[in-house]
Formats: sequence, C-alpha cells, structure tokens
Amino acid sequence: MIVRKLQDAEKTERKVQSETWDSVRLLLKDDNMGFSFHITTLYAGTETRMHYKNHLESVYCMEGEAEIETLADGKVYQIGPGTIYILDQHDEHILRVRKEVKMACVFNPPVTGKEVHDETGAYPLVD
Ligand code: 9YT
Repeated sequence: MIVRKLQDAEKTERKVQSETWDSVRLLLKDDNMGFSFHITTLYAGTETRMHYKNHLESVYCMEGEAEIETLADGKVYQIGPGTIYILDQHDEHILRVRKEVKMACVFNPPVTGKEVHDETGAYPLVD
C-alpha cells in the first residue's frame, strides 16, 4: 500500500506551477495504478485553455467557482463544489475561474510528472 499526504507532497517536485494553476501529483505513472491523481488549484480571475488529446481526464471540484466552455460546441457549464466534469471526448476547453478552485483530477493514461503543456494545451504521451 502507498500512503501520501498532500502537505508533504507539495514540498517536493510533485508540485508543479504554471501562470494560472498549480498542481500536486499525488499518484503518478511509476506507481503502476493505470491512472494519475492530482490536486489542482486554479487561480481567481484566470482563464486556462486545455486540450488533452492524448489523455482522458475527470475533474471533481471541491472548492471555488468557475465555468468551463467546450470549444467544439460553445457550451458553457457552471462548476462549483460537488461538480465533476469528464472529458470523455478529449474535449478542448477553457476554464474561467471566478473564485479560486480546488480540483481532484484523474488522468488515464497516467502522467509521468515530466510533461509540460504544449502550444495546443496538450500533454505528450511519455513512455
Ligand atoms: C483542472 C485541470 O485541468 N487540471 C489538470 C491537471 C493539471 N494541469 C496537472 O496536474 O497537470
């Protein structure tokens, strides 16, 4: 069994930071679970465009207020505590954050921890 604490992980390289969000990867590919698990904070007043072409992702909102727009159809969904969004179509999307959000995110396939968003908002597949 593996036991980790967010408070410990955020002091290590498991925590990655970008301009509009930071994320603590509590579970990564090398744990061999078939998915990765991240606690992601997105900052108030920001917009982040993402397109995980190579990954499926589910995102559960624990705190905060945001909206998500799926670019293929222009639909806008309100996101708050208790909401999950599931990018089952590798949906390209924009997250607009009104009040800082805390999300629990699962990626399949798992990320390795070394990926950076490319210019399209995707992560590459890493072996
Ligand atoms: C909310 C969201 O899109 N999270 C993505 C995960 C985060 N960008 C990460 O850990 O790389």
